[in-house]
Amino acid sequence: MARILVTSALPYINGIKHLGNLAGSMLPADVWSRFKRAQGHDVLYICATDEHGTPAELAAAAAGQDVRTYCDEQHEIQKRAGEAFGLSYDWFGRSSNEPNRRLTQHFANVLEANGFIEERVDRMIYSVDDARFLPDRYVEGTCPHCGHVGARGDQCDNCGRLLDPTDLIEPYSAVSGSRNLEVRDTRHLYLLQTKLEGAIRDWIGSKSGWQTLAKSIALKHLDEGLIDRGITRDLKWGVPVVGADGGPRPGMEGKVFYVWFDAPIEYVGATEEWADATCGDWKSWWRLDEGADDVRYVQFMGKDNVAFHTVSFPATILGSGEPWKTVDQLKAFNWLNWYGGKFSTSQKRGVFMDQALELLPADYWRWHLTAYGPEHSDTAFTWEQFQGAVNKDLADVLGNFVNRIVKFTEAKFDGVVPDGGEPGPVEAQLDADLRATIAEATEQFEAMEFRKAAAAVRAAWVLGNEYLQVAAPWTALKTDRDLAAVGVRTGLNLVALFARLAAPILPFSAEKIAASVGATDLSWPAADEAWLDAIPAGRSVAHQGVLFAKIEDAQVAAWAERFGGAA
Ligand code: B3M
Ligand code: ZN
Repeated sequence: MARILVTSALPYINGIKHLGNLAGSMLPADVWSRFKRAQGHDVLYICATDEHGTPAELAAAAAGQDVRTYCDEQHEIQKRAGEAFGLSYDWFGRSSNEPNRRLTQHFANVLEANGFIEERVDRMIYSVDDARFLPDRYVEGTCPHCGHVGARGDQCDNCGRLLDPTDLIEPYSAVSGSRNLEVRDTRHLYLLQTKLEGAIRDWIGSKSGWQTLAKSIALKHLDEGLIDRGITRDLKWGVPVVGADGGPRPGMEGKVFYVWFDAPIEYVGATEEWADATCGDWKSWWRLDEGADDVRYVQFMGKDNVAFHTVSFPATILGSGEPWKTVDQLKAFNWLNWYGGKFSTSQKRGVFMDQALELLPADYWRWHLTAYGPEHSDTAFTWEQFQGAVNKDLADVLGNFVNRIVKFTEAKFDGVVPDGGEPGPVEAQLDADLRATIAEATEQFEAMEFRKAAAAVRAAWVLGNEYLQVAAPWTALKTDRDLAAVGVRTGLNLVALFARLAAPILPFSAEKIAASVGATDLSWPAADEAWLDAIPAGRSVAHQGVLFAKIEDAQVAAWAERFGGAA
């Protein structure tokens, strides 16, 4: 039994996440955690809401709430949505909680003691009426290049030129509209990543388990050259900057750490939250000097987060000089697009987690997003493909198999697994084919190749359907009851097996499927098991209602209308 630590990128707090966020981090992390638990391993899957930063402050202001209240509410909403999707985190924490504050301040202090942090003075736009410094994109004004009114301080949307907010003509605050702006000096802490470049490169070189996409993004980032990075902001909401003694730090009053500095530290912080709540031992998962050397640590994330996890966060960890566990395997995903374009939280384009579950049960989405997810390239979500996946794979292949054999048992064998007869060459062939298919599924899950793993699981279900066609117990029953009994018994054993194979991806349905043959075992099948002989004759079976309802064309049309489909 191995100890496996799994984290998925922490969803940002400003509103419920869309299917693209789910497909590229939390869902695969959950599927893989379930797979590993089903093999009997000791898995700790940690996630949390990422709560600091300007977007949280602005979203709270837009909602008319103070930011703490806003985050309290949104955290609960995201937690519930995740649970409703079957996300089996062992802990869903909050980056605004105490452990993260303490750890973030700790890391900054040791980095500084090690000579990797320096104070520098920046010149930034200060809004007198808002009583705050404004980040670049919250200063707007007229573009000096093209005259566009309403250009953002970082870039002009009209001519595309990159801007410095001090370039803008007649600048105003995007927060309040006030034009009462000044350029003021402000001190900030800089993490001297340039000094850590060699250490980061060596560390990346030592990692053999990263998937290609992750490694290439990391190296590209390094090759472009690291810059020293400001890790503090003039904001109220965040982890306060303090002195080495934990007290106020002169010149840094009212400043907090940049959200990307504290967010990855919350992986550790959330583990500490979990330990506090469960009498667990977080250090044995994170500290190499406290037993974490035998932990395998796996991270899941979208490709836009890779540089932060392979360069910035490692700079924090390596620069601390302390024996922290670092990521062994990093699985990155591409984008899930919405038809030709992007999902967008701000523009409410696409389907969000709460809406998805109003339409259909979680397993329908889990299947589609795993079996046809944005794994090796950007992938467009379309209603038509979703419909195809649900109707063909789930309803026709899996659901139909289970219903057919269980209902037939109810109709012709009093709902009891029949005895009599001996398996013959057809069953032997089935067994051999299944062994190959399950070995393939196991191998692909192990390699975190989710599409291929799902395809292998589906291939096993197809073998079951093909077997029933050949064994045809309904025909055999007319002439040879024992022969029919073998077909039915084998079919019912397949039901139990298919539930186990489905469980990592389809946790809700797997329970129902297993229950239909009186089974509860959802462990991952081991190579040496006698799968076709697991359910004893005499056991009662009972059909559990429709497993997967087909998606009708009319539903697709209505959803396309409601959520926007092809442009
Ligand atoms: N919150 C991702 C995002 O919101 C960011 C991930 C943090 S992982 C430490 O796009
Ligand atoms: Zn312009």
